[in-house]
Amino acid sequence: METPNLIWVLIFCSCFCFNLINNNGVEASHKVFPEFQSLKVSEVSQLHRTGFHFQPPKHWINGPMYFNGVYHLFYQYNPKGAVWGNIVWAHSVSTDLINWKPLDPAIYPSKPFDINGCWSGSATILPGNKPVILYTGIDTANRQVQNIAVPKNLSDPYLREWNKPDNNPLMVPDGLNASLFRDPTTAWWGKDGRWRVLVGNKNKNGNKGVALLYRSHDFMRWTMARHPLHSKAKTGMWECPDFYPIQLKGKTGLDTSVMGDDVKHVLKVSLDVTRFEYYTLGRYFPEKDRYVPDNTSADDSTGLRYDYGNFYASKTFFDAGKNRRILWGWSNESDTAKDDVAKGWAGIQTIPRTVWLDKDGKQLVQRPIKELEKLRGHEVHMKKVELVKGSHVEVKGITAAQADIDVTFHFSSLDKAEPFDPTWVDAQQLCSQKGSTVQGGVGPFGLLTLASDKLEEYTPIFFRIFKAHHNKQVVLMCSDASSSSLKKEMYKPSFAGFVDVDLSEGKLSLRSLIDHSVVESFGAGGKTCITSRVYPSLAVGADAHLFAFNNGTEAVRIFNLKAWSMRNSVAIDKPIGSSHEFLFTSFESDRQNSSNTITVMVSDLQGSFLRIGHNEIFGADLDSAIPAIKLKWDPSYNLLTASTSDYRV
Ligand SMILES: *[C@@H]1O[C@H](CO)[C@@H](O)[C@H](O)[C@H]1NC(C)=O
Ligand SMILES: *[C@@H]1O[C@H](CO)[C@@H](O)[C@H](O)[C@H]1NC(C)=O
Ligand SMILES: *[C@@H]1O[C@H](CO)[C@@H](O)[C@H](O)[C@H]1NC(C)=O
Ligand SMILES: *[C@@H]1O[C@H](CO)[C@@H](O)[C@H](O)[C@H]1NC(C)=O
Ligand SMILES: *[C@@H]1O[C@H](CO)[C@@H](O)[C@H](O)[C@H]1NC(C)=O
Ligand SMILES: *[C@H]1O[C@@H](CO)[C@H](O)[C@@H](O)[C@@H]1NC(C)=O
Repeated sequence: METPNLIWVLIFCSCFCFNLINNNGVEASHKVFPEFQSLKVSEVSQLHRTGFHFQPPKHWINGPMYFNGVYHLFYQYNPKGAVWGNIVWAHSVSTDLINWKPLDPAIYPSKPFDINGCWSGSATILPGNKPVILYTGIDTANRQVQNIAVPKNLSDPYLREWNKPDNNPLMVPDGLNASLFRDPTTAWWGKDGRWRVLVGNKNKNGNKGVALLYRSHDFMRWTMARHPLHSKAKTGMWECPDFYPIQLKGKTGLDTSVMGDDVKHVLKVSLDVTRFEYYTLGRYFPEKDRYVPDNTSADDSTGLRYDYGNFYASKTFFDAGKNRRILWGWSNESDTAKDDVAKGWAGIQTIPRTVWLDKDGKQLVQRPIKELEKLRGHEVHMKKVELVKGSHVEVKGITAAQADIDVTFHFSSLDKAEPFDPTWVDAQQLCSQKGSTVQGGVGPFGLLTLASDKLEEYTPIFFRIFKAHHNKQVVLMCSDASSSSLKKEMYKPSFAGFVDVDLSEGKLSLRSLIDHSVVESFGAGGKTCITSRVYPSLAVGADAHLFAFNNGTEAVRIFNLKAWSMRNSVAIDKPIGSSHEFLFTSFESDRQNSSNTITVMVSDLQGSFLRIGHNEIFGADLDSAIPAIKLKWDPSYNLLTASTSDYRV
């Protein structure tokens, strides 16, 4: 057998603007859009760039989907720079939702019905395993219209190319404001044989947010229903609506068309006015096509949020491969647009999260997908460490700027909890008054993430417990960016949410994912989640520290703490001239290991993993700002060798 001449190129920072790869003189197998090119790779700042988050240069999520063993992420992307504009549907694929392979944009302006922009939308898998996309196009008259796109070649495992049939647009804003008509949902199928989708809208009267309902027998001819599925006065434009069923019991996800007595429905909307989202749990009445929120869900901007931090334009999809519903959000930058242009990138996706209904039926619970744990490296443990008032204890031995922490705190009594004032309804305002340095009774206690040595900078994630009437407790969770950076002129909110949790065992858990400029936290097993974007100037790279702290009178113990250094996720290009059709690789490398041994994981199209370890260094590209990895496949030894000039953790 002849040895194929194979060179693979990997990019360590996950999924950077892929049309720039060619710019760097590196071979790639896709065509470029030269008119869309802006920055050179060497102009991209790495300082606050994330290591394991999916990080396109800009914008929000379009219908993620699972099809024939491959996850597809379509996202709103400006190929010309780190500001909003020129929006296309960029496209990446993955077998594990962590390591991504960038492809060419799937949908870009080309027809009268989308010539001025291809905005958000959703994917639906039709019977016969046929995926389709509905998306908002900006037409020649600058109207928002809804279009369909279908894959050109269903045998292409990546579904690279999409056709836009000539019967587009499918939905036009007749009788509606053509600037307030966008973001079609994944469709669901009713027993009457008709498909249904929602489109976000605002009604002139009463500033009412509206989820318009459309129905169709054939997915091509759509009629607007006389009533919206749901609407709510004084909430403003509803962007990116998401509507799906959820099981009353258990963590298993459901296909979007499932209905019945043992499910509830979730309706989430993104509020253009506040730039935050909220969701309600409720009941869907298919015969009337109406959705009625439960009386436990506030149906306005004070309602439940997936995430009380930088989190917007989220979408869920049903992962038919693993029977779970996965939630994904877009987390924008908190520094200035000027900084974004200087960095050369803006916007990340949060780590995909599994969502299910809490046992009490009143809220959702979220957990980072299990696959993330593949990136865990060196692990440290702490147990039964006492944190007296005013103390902080360092969690040593991991890369604190890129880490995963799972901790459970224990306290023996709630007697010292401060009284709760019932007028404190705004958690974020309460957190800005009662930050980590304001001493309390039970709490504040938690973690100081991305902290500098002398605590000039730190992002505290913490709990504070209050005593309300009738001996009830109120738990506040904060992710406070106000002390995160010495740099001024940026958005440093004291994000916070209340946690509806049972404290009878005297325990509270906290999981935080730290990745250079993002801290994603899951309180009380995922009941309250908060994502903060922060840009320390001292607490960067190896100078970042992690502490556990307590500033309350009641002593708190670290009952159990596990923390891991996290490896980078990687994007990989296809092997060139290969007879093997590999989908991806992921890398494992140990920062502590000075020999810079790299383990390569290769996944073939069937999703089976081939694990190869080797460290033969050859021809690393030292000049590249993004460290290039070169791999060589040697079929006679069944070996893949990898080399790199640099490894950033
Ligand atoms: C469709 O994709 C398959 C798999 O990549 C390929 O073999 C085939 O040639 C493609 N067909 C067309 C018409 O492009
Ligand atoms: C339509 O909506 C846009 C965006 O909110 C607004 O600026 C415009 O005035 C509206 N047009 C009409 C006719 O109401
Ligand atoms: C809320 O709805 C439930 C039934 O769904 C009912 O039992 C309860 O009384 C309602 N509560 C309020 C405050 O209306
Ligand atoms: C604890 O409170 C004291 C007094 O307000 C403050 O100086 C210190 O910074 C606080 N510790 C932490 C870790 O926030
Ligand atoms: C580095 O990794 C190699 C291969 O796994 C191993 O043999 C070696 O002992 C490691 N070195 C250190 C310092 O851990
Ligand atoms: C993210 O950026 C901050 C700082 O510029 C804004 O205040 C937020 O409104 C914005 N969030 C969204 C969802 O756009």
